[in-house]
This record gives sequence, C-alpha cells and structure tokens, in this order.
Amino acid sequence: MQDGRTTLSKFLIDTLDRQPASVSAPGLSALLIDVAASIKTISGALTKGALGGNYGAAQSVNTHGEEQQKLDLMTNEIFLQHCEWDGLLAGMVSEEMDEVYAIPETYPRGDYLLAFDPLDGSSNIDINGVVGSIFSVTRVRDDQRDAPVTESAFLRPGNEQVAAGYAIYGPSTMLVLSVGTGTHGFTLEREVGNFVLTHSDIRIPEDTGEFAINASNERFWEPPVRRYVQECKAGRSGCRARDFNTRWIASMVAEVHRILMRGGVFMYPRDFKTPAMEGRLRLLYEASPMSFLVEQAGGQSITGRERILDVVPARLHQRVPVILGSRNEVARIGRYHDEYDRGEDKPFSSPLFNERSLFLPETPA
Ligand code: AFP
Repeated sequence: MQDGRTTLSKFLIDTLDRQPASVSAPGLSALLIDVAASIKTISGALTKGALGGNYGAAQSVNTHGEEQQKLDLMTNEIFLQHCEWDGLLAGMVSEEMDEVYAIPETYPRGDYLLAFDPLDGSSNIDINGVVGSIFSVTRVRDDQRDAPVTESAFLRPGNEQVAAGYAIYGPSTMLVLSVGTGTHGFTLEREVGNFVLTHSDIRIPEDTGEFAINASNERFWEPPVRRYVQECKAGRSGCRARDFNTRWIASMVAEVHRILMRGGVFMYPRDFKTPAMEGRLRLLYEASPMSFLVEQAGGQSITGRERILDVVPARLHQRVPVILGSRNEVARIGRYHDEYDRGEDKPFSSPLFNERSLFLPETPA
C-alpha cells in the first residue's frame, strides 16, 4: 500500500476485511475507526491549548492516587462516547477508571475488549509538551462471550492482543497501529479529517546510541540497570567504546515514537523508591500495547527478566518494569539482569553493589 495515499479505512479494509474467514477479525476495522475518531476529537481539543479552558487539575485522583488533570477526564469521556455504542465492545478499561466499564444495556454488546490510557504524559499538558493516547484490543474468550464482563476477562497476556496503537499529539497528530501485520504510521490530514498512511512497515534499528531513562531515580535502580547506564555514560572511553546520547520527555508515547522512528532504548525499570511498586507503567494499557508495536517493528520489550507480552496480569492496573527498543541493546540489558541474578556480573558482584542495604528505600516523603 502506498504511503501518502492510503487512508486508514482503506488500510483496514485491505488488511482485515479482505482476509479469509479463518483469520478475519469481524468488526475490528470498524472498532479501530471509532478509536481513530476518538483520537481526532482529542486532537482537536488539545490544539485549543489554554484557550480551550481545559488546563489544570480536576480536583480528583485516579485509582493510582494520582491527581487527575481536567483533560484526563475529558479524553476518557471521549473514548467512552465514541466506542460504547457501536455493538463491537463487551467492555472497556482505562487508566482513569477504577473498575471495568461494562457497555450500557441500551447498546448492543460485541466481542472485543478495549483498554486505554486516554492521555499519556498528562504532566506535559500545561507546558504544551507532547502527549499521547495508548490503546489495546483483545477478543472476549469464547467461553466468556455470554457472561457479564468482569475484571478477569481483561487479565490476558499481551500476546493475545489483536490490535494495539497510540496517538501522538505533536506538531502533527499521528496514529501508529498494528493488527499483527507489522507496525504502521498514519498522519492526520486535518483539513480532510483522514488518517493517511505515511510510515508503512516501521522497522526499529537493531543497534542504537540513544537511551531514555529518568536519571533522577538512579540511586534506586537495581545493579544491572545502573551497570548499563554507567557504561553508556562512560562513552567511548568505557567498555562500550562509543558515545551515547540521552533523552527524557516524560511521555512514554513520545519516547516510543522516537524509538520507532530512529531506534533507541526506553527504560522505566523497577526502582526501590516505592518498594511495593513493581514499576511505574501499567501493563494492560501502556506496557502491553507498546510492546506489541515494538515487537511488530522488530524491537524487543522486557521487564528485565521476561518478555512483557508473556506477562499475565493479576490485576487490572498492575504495573511492570519496562525496558524496550532496539533489540541488541534490550538483549544486553536482559543479559545484565541474568548475570546479576546468577551473581556473575563481575564488576557489580562486589559486596558494595550486592548489599540490598545500598538500596534501602528512603522513607517516602
Ligand atoms: P503521566 O501521564 O502521569 O504524566 O505519566 C506519564 C508516564 O506514565 C509515562 O508516559 C512517562 O514515561 C512516565 O510516566 C514519566 O515518569 P516520570 O514523571 O517519573 O518521569
């Protein structure tokens, strides 16, 4: 299909609707068109900026105890309104909702489950920074098709996703999507209202000299992460014999998009600032969809110790450590975790680094 001319609708018809019944996903293309409509509406709201009157906090907190921005709630409502009515969904889950959102009885119920983060990077809103939306689609299990949709229907490993994608609201609005046949980018042609294919079959370079991590957490990281980052910082005079660059935009969508465009590694590892927290990013609607897109583009995505797409969620809003991007660098970081766990990471297996006491969490402020 030709960049610059193929619209999202044509892409979905060719990729999904014209497939043999054995592999088809009836209704998925229509659902993704509704998701795309949500993204167009959100894009329009965001471009108003402060003039839209939606900046600032909403005087509420979400299930994670995080203060919600007005736009967090507004974008969540946009997804619900665009997607609840079309008879394609059995339920929805969102970062901004504590419980499963069952499709109201006034609408027909469908076979798909939609999990989404309606506005990722919302701490960037008031500074006019890049933000995004992330979504993940799975199918209701055959044995649950007539049962009420509960939390258990959503607790599926990321390798069971039938589609995943994100919107990035930057100078241009883009929708990056995979239905399991590679990762493809569409740019919003605002005047017409079409998403046009501009980046077909994106491939992540296997090697990179760029890494993204919130360096302020360094004292809380596990030794394998500290080892990797310190080697990168040592540059050409260190064991990597090359210089590295670093980026941190505080919006996972922006980091992942950069990696899809030019390679790199994004890390939000487990840190011992809050020992009870497995990581910062949520599995169902952040880590799993992003991992699907990254793997479809030839990259890798791990917790440090296992493939993220194989992690079976135990809770709706479960968090996981995330290390994703250029496959050779991610494999190296995974190897460092393995060596650490086996006590074989020579430079870091000295008592100084092995004692957890070094990582005793500071009492949270
Ligand atoms: P917000 O949506 O609350 O801004 O969080 C964004 C995010 O989940 C992810 O998109 C970023 O990579 C990460 O948090 C940034 O975390 P820090 O604020 O700790 O840098």
